Amino acid sequence: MLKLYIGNKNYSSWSMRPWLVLKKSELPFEEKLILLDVPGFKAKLFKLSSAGTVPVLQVHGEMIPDSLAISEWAAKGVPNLWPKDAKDKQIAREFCKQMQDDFVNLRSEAPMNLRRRTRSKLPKSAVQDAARMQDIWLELLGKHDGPYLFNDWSIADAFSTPYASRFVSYGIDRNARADTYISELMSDDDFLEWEIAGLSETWKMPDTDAVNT
Ligand SMILES: N[C@@H](CCC(=O)N[C@@H](CS)C(=O)NCC(=O)O)C(=O)O
Repeated sequence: MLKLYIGNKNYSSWSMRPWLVLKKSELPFEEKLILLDVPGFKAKLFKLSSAGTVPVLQVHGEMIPDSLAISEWAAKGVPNLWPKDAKDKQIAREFCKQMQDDFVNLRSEAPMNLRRRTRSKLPKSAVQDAARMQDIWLELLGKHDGPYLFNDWSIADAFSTPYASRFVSYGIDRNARADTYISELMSDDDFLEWEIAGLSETWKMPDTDAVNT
């Protein structure tokens, strides 16, 4: 049985991505939640892998850290997690890497926080990141029939989902097409299952809750 170690569902954007990917893969897996930012949590993470972060996927004794590495592992067994077309697949991979590495201002100024609903003004750097994100979504959506970035749901949509939730939580401006895509991700059954669990968590991360209040 696969075991996916994740962080608090309300806050752990990295954990959400491979969790969605595994759900869509229909591979059975068990999840184990590790509370973040509580005494001793970092030692627990380092016991799982040298990365010292979640998510981590346990596959028969082997530990795979990193949301994209876990997604790549799942797609080896379930190839339709990536777009079928070879060029699209390459673009989707680059997109996921960018989702991991880029948009630092948006990630720090508008951390994923599913419970959060605010209209407080974000710093210009975060607004600019959000506008760039929207442009990338619109470009991909414009080249495909939708409803997802590469037509059918793919790992790229899993990597977009935590960003889509930020647009909702922080009331970030978007045009009608981007809003339709965000709504599609926010009404996905697997996302809703994750969100309900996140909203019912009682653990709080005060530092994250305090960002841009
Ligand atoms: N690049 C990694 C990032 C993982 C990551 O930063 N995870 C956060 C949780 S959302 C974490 O474990 N934070 C704990 C810490 O850094 O101490 C991935 O894609 O999995």
